[in-house]
Formats: sequence, structure tokens, C-alpha cells
Amino acid sequence: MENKIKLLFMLASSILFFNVKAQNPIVQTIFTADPAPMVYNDTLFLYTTHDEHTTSNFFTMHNWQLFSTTDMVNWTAYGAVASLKNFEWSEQTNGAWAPHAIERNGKFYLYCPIHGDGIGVLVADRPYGPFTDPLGGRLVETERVWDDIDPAVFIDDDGQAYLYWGNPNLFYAKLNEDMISIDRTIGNNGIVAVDMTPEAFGAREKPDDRYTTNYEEAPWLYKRGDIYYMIYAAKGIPEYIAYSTGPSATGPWKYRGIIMGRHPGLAFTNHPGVVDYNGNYYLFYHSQELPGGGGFNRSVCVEQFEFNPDGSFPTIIPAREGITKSTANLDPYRRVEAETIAWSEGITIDYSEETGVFVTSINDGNYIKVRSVDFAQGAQKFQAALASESEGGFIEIRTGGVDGKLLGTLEVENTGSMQNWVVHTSKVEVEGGIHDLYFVFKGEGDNLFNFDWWVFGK
Ligand code: FUB
Repeated sequence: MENKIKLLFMLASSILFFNVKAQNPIVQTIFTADPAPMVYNDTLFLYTTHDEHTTSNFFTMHNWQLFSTTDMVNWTAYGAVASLKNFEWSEQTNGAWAPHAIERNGKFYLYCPIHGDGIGVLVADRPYGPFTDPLGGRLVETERVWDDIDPAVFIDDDGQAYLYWGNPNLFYAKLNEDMISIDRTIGNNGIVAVDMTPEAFGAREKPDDRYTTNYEEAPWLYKRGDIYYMIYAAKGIPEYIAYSTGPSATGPWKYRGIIMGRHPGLAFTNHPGVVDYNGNYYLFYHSQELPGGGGFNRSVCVEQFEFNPDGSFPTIIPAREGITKSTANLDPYRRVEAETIAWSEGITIDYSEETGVFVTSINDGNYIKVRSVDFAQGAQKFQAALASESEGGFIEIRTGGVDGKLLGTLEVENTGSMQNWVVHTSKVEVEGGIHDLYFVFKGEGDNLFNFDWWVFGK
């Protein structure tokens, strides 16, 4: 019996240790998929799809979510920045599939496939929206709307923008400078069907009428030096990530092989997004590794990589550790949104008009980890905006782990409702230096309180 207890204890501590070390998936509060990273100024914005938690055997996807980071380890959630409702012309109630975002001339364009209804485009003045539909109809008008998925936009050095998309074939169009119309002078009324040859995309092991090459879906066009990289989901179901290279944005493409193979924890789909940010290269993809995860309950992950000296991609292995080192430190003396998270357990996020995104579904033992917090001057005061309609509870403020050094405990009171936000204050004793911070939630009953923001001070 004693041995059994020891074993359970070891198992529990190894799971805890595993999660304390984990950075992937990078969002734990909801299911996300189909990453579309976009670097704008000093921030990496990450648009994703949103797998509504489902037990069905197909995708349930209604909106597109946005997250951002400036340090590659703490991610701030902005909630659903667009949804199927933005496209009033579409009657689809499901199918908010893999988007792509890009900035041009101070406007932000979000290319959205509506599964079964083709590709639309939204525009906003800020990355967070509000997004509006400038066309009131499809951007890409074809007879194969079910195949018109996974848009990827790329602006070449000469200013020409390209829109790639498609499953099982790859298509492209040249976008006009306005980014919401197509240059009709090329291809078939502006649409070019890429030659799906084994030389370009590799020969499929088991070809059929629709799929003859390794190319499946999820194209992502990226340029480094003189090399254009077409990166995509490949080899059928379950999907690999593979790539081809070419001397221009339109090829001709040469198949170069697999970037990410099959590994435990990956979903039956995969979906690449490649960016360089602050001098580092990152591959975004998705897995099914959150509790309750699966092929229709996916989660976005990221790995840092280096190109090989000859410009080829390395093989990239998905790892729970993800990004091990932050590229910047977080300032705790400025208001930080509670939904800025390196890792969390148990909680989720919600949105209200008045408050924006906040952390909710907080129960005893749940926690939020925020990494690389720079307490240069130390701190004596902690403040947080909280709302509770129950007995409230406590936030233990710790460093180094959920059982790490206790800096202080904030008592959360009943504020009358889960939307009646009250700023709570407690004393803390924080030494100067850079720490990983943990907010460990304690209390009795369900839904102890909602948590909107926090700040440290003297
Ligand atoms: O998320 C729905 C679809 O699954 C995407 O459009 C594909 O790329 C695959 O990830």
C-alpha cells in the first residue's frame, strides 16, 4: 500500500513537473487551431481558428481568435475578433476555418475561409478589429467553394501581393494594391491553378483521383533571402508538414521534403505558420495535447528553429517544452491583463463589452503562470480587478512554482455580481529580480471569481 501511495505521489509530481515545464500548447484556456502569425511593429500577433469543445466527429468552428506576445512565452488573449456573423451574405452557421492576416498601408486584412462558402476578406484599422466586410460577398469566386479553403497571403519585395489557397489543389491569384480585389489579367479570370506535379510537391504514396502529390492543404508562403518557401500540410490524413522551394512567389516549385512528421500528440490535421520575429525563426502548428484534446479539439503550438546553412528546413519535432527562453521580460508595474498567460490550468476566458476579455471558471487549485517578470525594484503591493458573486476566495501570489515561495495572499470578496469589478489590494514581499510568477487560486465551491487585470507597486 505504501508503495502504491509513493507511486501515485511520484506520478502526480511528475505530471506537475511536466506542466510546470510545458509551454506547448501555447493557449490552454480554449481550443485553438490553424495558426496564422503576423508580426506588426514590435508585436507578434497570432490569429487562430477556434475549435468549440466538441464530442462530435466534425469541426465546430464559429469564430476567429487573436492572441499576441512580445516575449514569445506570455500570450495575451483578445477573444473572438471576427466570426461567421461578419459575413452577412453567408448562411453558414459552422465553418470558420483557417484564416490569414496581413497589414498593408495601415490597414489589417483578415482572409477567412467559410467552409462550404469560399473565401471572404475583412478589414480593420487595428489588428484587434473591429473588422468589417468591405465586399459583402466572396473574394474568390469559383465553382468549387468547398475546396476554397486555407488562404495564405504574401506581399513580395516589389509590392505585389499573392493569395494562395486550396485543397486538394493549390491555386493563387494576384491581389490588387487594395488587397480586396483580384488582378483579373492572369489565369482563368485571375485564378491560376498551380501544376500539381511530383517534382513540385512530391509523389503521393497512395494517389487517388483527387490527390496525386503530397500537397494536401494549408499553404504558407514565406521568403528568406532569394528563396521562396511554400510550406503546407502534406501526405493525406494524418497530415505531415512538408515544403517546396522556388525562385519566385509563383514557383516553379521543387519538392524539398518533410519539416514535421507524425508524433504522439499531433492531431490528424496539421497547419503551418512560419515567421521570423526579433531575429528568430518560428514554426507554428497545432496538436491535440490539451486535456480533452482530439482531432476536433486542437491546440496551437510553436517551436523555434534555425535554417540549415544551405537554406533548407531542419526536421522539427513537436515538444511540450516549446519556447524555453523568453525574448523579453514582463513589466509588472504596468497593468497586465489577467489573460496574459504562459501556462494555466483549469481556467478559461470570456468577454464582456464593458471589460473586454477576462479570466473566468476559476476553481480551487487552478493557476496562472506568467514568465520572466522583471521585479527590478521589488514590490510591496499587489492589486487586481476581480468580481465575485460567491464567497470569493484567495489568490496566492508565488514565484517559482505552484508550491513556490509565497509572496502574499489576496483575499477576494463577494462584489455582488460576476461583472461588478472591484480593485482589491494586498501586501506582498517581492525581492528584486526576474521571476516566474504564479497566481494560485483557492476557495470553496465553483466559479470563485472573475479576474480582469493585475499590477504590482510599492
Ligand atoms: O480547421 C479546419 C481545417 O482543418 C483547416 O482549414 C485545415 O487546414 C485543417 O487544419
